[in-house]
Amino acid sequence: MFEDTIKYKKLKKISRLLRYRTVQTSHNSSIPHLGSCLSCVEILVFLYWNELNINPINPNHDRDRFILSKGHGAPILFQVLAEKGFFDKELLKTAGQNGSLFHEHPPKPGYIPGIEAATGSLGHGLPIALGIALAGKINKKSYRTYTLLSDGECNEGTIWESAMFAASKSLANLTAIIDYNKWQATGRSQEIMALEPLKDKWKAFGWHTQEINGHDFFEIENSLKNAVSNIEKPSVIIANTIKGKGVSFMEDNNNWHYRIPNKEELGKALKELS
Ligand SMILES: Cc1ncc(C[n+]2csc(CCOP(=O)(O)OP(=O)(O)O)c2C)c(N)n1
Repeated sequence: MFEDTIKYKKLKKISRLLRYRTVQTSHNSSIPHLGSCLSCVEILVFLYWNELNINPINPNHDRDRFILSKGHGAPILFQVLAEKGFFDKELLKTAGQNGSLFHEHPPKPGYIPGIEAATGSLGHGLPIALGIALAGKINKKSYRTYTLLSDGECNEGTIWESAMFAASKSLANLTAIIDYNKWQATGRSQEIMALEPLKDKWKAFGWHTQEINGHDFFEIENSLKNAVSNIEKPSVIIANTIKGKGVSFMEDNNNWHYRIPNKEELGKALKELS
């Protein structure tokens, strides 16, 4: 328990630092989707610091795969990869500029170390992830595949076709996490196209299902452990989150889906995060 407390303290510190840098980079580069990035920080930090079998020095070894299906969350993934040492942090200063590799979405593999798939058009990361998981199963590889979806993304038909396919192939080596912040680009997810009862839907599609607080490291850790120990079905973790988490005036305020912080807002946000 004591060890867990130390571990979670460290993860909280990293999360705060990455939020700070993401807000700052959004201001400098005019890249949006801050609310979307801030809602999934703890999930990404836990995965990259505690869960994934990865090696930034040799990124293409027979590693676990992570696919950011909600590709517009790329700015936080770039911060994570830089902090893990996949590339020089200084490169992120070019974000948003002509010729930079760092824009709104992850590019195709081969350009930025650690990026496994070009995403951004919603509904495509899960199909890519299940293809990688299926290949791993056929080839008897030990790697696992993880993917992070968003709730608005669950409006896409490809998600449900993939859900059916992964269950029919018993892809227990696949874990999908849904960043369930209840918002999408222009409004409340439940009002735009009702998702509820979301957990029951995934269960009906044949998935091992769990629901957690997506900002709580203890719950994230346990749910990932449960996903690994289930050996029959693909797993989905519905992570309840707050869009804009960590900056008081961005929390649960969907204007921050597209808005870029001005100088004054940047100062306020960084003060809260420092
Ligand atoms: C196929 C497709 N349609 C539309 C968009 C434009 N778009 C970008 S983000 C977004 C919705 C964001 O809401 P959600 O998916 O719930 O993610 P959140 O930002 O709330 O985490 C949309 C519709 C897109 N990226 N892909």
